[in-house]
Amino acid sequence: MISQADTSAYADLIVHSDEVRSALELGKPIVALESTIITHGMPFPRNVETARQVEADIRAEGAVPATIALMDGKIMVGLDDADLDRLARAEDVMKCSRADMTFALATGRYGATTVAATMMAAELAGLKVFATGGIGGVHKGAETSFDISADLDELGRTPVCVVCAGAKALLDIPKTLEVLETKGVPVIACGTDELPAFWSRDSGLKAPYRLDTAKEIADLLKMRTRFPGHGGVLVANPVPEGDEIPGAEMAGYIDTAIAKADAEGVRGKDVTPFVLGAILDLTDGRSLATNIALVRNNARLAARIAVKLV
Ligand code: PSU
Ligand code: MN
Repeated sequence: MISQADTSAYADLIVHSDEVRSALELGKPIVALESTIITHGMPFPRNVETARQVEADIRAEGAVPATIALMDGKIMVGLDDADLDRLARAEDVMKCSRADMTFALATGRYGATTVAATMMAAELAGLKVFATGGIGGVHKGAETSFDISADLDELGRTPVCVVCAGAKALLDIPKTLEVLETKGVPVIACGTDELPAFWSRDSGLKAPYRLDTAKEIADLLKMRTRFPGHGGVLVANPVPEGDEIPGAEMAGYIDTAIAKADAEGVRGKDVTPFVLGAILDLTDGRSLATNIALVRNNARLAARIAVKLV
């Protein structure tokens, strides 16, 4: 675990919002949020509206939101309205995973942080809980493409709890679970035996572990910190029932979207944003409503966990 003393070594690299700085000083619960979902995951202006709504959801649970992004060579921990607007309107924002973070910082480019880069930033800033939509994972066909998200490596090494709605069914979910197990990441489904699959509540796979309350999850996190070199914990929180798109229906859209990405030669870090955009078109915007509902649901759970941790 990083202590206050260690984090001061990064004081010149980190810019806190006023709200986050005062929360850190007062020891208040804080929830980190990623920014790739804003710049590469949702269309304007729903992305900015959702970012603000998610922050409000976290405050309503008694925690403080810290949206993370790279701007002007700094790691922004907490974005005020002007910064969020600047990021959302900027052209050519880099999608930054671990491999991209130092480039964006060294060149002063705008960088939106993925799950991996947000975990790195959260660790430096001393934050323990992070809410997102879905994590990256092992892509279908990874045995030939080698496309495995750096999110999985980061979960293996960085001590941050990531609350998500499971792995998107556009990934190879069984292989994703195998890699998480190899990297020593506890995967906990909240309130269900099934591993959720982002837009759908069920993936057809059993989750490795189940816990039902924020308190139980916070207790597990406390236990985890007793082990030196411990990495992250993944909490999978199913999308609320009324907002889900059933897996059988999603499967058709996902296959069509992946085929389109293949046909257009989309590769590497562009795959996830492209496929998400294609699915948005195929579902006539329904996937966006589901995406917003699950992110808000994850933010509320993450806030409740953060409250129980302090
Ligand atoms: N899921 C979404 N929207 C997103 C992402 C995932 O619904 O924008 C982003 C997250 O930031 C995640 C990243 O960390 O995609 C994974 O990208 P890659 O597979 O290139 O590592
Ligand atoms: Mn990838």
